[in-house]
Amino acid sequence: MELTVRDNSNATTEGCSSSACGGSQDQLSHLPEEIRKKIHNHPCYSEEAHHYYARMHVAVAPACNIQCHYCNRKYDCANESRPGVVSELLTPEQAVKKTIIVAAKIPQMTVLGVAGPGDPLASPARTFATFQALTEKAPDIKLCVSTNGLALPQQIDELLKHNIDHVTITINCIDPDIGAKIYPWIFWNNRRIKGRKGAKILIEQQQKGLEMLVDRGVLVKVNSVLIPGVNDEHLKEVSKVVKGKGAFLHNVMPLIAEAEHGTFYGVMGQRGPTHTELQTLQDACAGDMNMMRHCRQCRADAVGMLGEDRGDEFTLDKIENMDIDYEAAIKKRAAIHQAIEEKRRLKNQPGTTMVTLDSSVLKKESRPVLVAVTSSGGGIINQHFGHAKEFLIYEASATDVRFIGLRKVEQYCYGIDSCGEDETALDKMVRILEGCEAVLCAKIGMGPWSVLEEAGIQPNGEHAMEPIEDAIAAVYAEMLEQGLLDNAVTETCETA
Ligand code: CLF
Ligand code: SF4
Repeated sequence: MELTVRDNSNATTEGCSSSACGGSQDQLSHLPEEIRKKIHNHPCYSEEAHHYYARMHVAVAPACNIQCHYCNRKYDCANESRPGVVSELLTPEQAVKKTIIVAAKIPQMTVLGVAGPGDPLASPARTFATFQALTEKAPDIKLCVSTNGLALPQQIDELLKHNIDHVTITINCIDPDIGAKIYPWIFWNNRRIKGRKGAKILIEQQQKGLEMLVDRGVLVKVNSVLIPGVNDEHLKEVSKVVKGKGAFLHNVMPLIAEAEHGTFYGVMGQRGPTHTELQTLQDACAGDMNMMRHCRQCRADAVGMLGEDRGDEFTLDKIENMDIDYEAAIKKRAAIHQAIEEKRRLKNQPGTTMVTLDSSVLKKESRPVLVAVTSSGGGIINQHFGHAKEFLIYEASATDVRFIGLRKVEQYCYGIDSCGEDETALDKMVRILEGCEAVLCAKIGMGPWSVLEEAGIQPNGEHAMEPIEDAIAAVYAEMLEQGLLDNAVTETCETA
């Protein structure tokens, strides 16, 4: 009997790996070739792609036409960003220049998104001017947009003139009574409409926009902010409905509400979900829908791979004097993309990734295990424990290794001198890793090693530079062989 990490024997080379898009290979294998091609190098629509390709946002859209209780308009739109972040607002011309420079300097960048700092369709002239210029000047970059949906049906024709293949709509509810608890007002036909009435219009516009996009062959991702006690149970219904209407992917994001952000929810003490609540809801929705679980709640001016932000390298003052030969850059980008694809092809080819176990060892009652991983990209364990800003969390079982989410941490090691001395940060790290039984990293110091071991989390640096799923499967196999997994149920974590 085999413990299977990946079985790509039925997949084409264009396909995703087992965990792509948060769904299983089975869930995705039915997808038409045309859709597989669209998501293949989009780091948000394909979980596998996010290990290889980067995205960037340009903050060209300052206005918004609704109010969400989790938003303070001094900051970026919280439907696609972490709250409390302020982006550098750009004109369309500045945005185009920045995009071309970033595409040349970060050739893995495949997607340009407009996601704020307000709602892109509430500033349509600025958003569309940016898309128009980029379609002409950088045709090899995919264009992507994220909206609250209020203006979507009216803007759809214009939007689709600009070669947009991917649209995100934030849909937090389909019931106006729940909507009234999330949206105090909307701005509609030059009037402010409050409460249930406003929420009802917003919901109708979102649903209509979704249907129109699907009709026209656009891939729609739905973002939902999980607000405990407000829309938590309701989101299962939302997931079913949007799936029924043809949405491709559902991204349930945790509410982040802190009093210092000055939002209604923050001030009122509305809590966000725990890791377990988020995962439980994502699992409940996953029966009906491809779930995204690798969202980083990016800034409206984010640049780089999803887990990193290189925005500081490309501020307006820095790009002012940079000149790029984009013809040459396109050639370089194409060569690098080809090399990435070759790497993916080798990693995904049938028979490359199997950990075999003696059937006498693989007991039916073996329980699943949560494993944390540090990685700086490439789908490989290639990051020092002390440099991790986030952990990728996988669930390994006797039959599968699946990506289930990520947990952000404050960076604990800021250099060789301080490494291992900050006990408070380490204690916090242990709390964040609660529920995990192993952490796989490229390297780890003796200090954190002992603290983790004492907390029942086994550090492991033996699989440095190995593909993540293979390494986890190997560790799971070792645990099985050592008889560590004979109990029925695994404990999961309840930290926020
Ligand atoms: Fe940007 Fe959004 Fe397009 Fe991606 S982000 S507009 S779909 S290119 Fe991605 Fe960032 Fe999550 Fe958004 S990780 S916040 S889902
Ligand atoms: Fe804020 Fe975005 Fe909601 Fe507008 S749509 S209020 S910018 S979170």
